Amino acid sequence: MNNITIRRVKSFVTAPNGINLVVVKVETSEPGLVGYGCATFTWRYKAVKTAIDEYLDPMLQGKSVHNIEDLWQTMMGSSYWRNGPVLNNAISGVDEALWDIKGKLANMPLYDLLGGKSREGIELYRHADGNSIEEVKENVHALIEEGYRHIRCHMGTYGGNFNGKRQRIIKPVNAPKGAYYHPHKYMNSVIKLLENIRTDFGNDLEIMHDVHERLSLADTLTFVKELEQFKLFFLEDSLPPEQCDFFKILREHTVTPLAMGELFTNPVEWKNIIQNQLINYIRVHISSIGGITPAKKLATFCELYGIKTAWHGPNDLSPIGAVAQMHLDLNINNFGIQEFAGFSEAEKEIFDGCPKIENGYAYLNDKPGLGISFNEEKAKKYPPVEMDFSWLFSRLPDGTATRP
Ligand code: GCO
Ligand code: MG
Repeated sequence: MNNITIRRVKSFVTAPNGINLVVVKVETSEPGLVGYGCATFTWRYKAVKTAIDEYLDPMLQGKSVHNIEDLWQTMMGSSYWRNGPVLNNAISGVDEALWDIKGKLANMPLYDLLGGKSREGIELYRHADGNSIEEVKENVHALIEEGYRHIRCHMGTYGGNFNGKRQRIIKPVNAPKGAYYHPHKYMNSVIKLLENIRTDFGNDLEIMHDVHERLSLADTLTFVKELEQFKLFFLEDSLPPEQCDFFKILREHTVTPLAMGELFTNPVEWKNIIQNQLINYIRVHISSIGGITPAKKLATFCELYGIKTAWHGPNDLSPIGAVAQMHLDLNINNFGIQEFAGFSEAEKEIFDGCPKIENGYAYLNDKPGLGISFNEEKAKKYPPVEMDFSWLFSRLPDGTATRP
């Protein structure tokens, strides 16, 4: 095979939904042969862009596109300090683009290149929330009508605050600004919501809930016990990564399936909880661990321990990132479920090749590589935006800063 080399690595930021997305394009020495990848770390997108434009592009120019594993290891080692979300996202953008190129060279969709399909459709779950129980139920109903069978249910935002009706919180004088929430009010609101959902929609609906690291270890334990009656499909991020050791205790106290990992960036964070079978679903943000290369290895590692995947698929992920994880979803045996935030008309306008969604399943096209492209000209209509960071400054009633 000709030695095709990397000519340029370029990054782009676009915000078709008012959320900054980072896209990477790898141009090659072969005219017309390019690859696309997702490097979206929306809260630090400028840092990711700098890592790509100032470090990876000069380092990779002239390198062969063929040996993805070697390039991945080289990028990882090239900063000496590694495994953080900024550099991992930058590496992911290149890694996904290289797999896209590999598929184009092989004339195969990525899932085919990885070993073919394990299933025909990718089962998705969507989010339903609202400012009242009635509103959440209306949203659940609408998603069921669209064909979804798996729905994540929430009262308001993380921690249970509703936009119109915030929890009544008595703060001390001089309490700093922040996104305040009351852990017990949050827990009670979820229990009440789930009672209503089960009464109205029965036991066939598969329900998830995301704690988003909002509870103390003691409260988490109480919460998992109360939630058991609702037979959740899974409970997500009930602990922060820093407290992963506590999964040992949680696991002994609940049969509710546990999902964990959207904040993971370093293999040491997932090694023990997988080897000790303390969780049921791994849900890393693929670009935050460095792309398809490490995600495929992680999935295989999980398969040995009976753990399934539920890759993180929020709205701060480009359609390229969504498609990249869906190729893995189709290929691996231990796929569990895929979180999905939908594709807006604006996204479909600039990302050509978004999967078809029907009856709660996603279907990839069978074009070579990732099968999705990025229209640089149309993306200019949606330049980067100032984002609202306020929800990230979460605080307990007495003003203590907590994880968001
Ligand atoms: C999820 C997530 C997201 C994150 C977001 C942070 O489970 O989908 O928790 O909604 O909050 O990706 O930027
Ligand atoms: Mg989450």
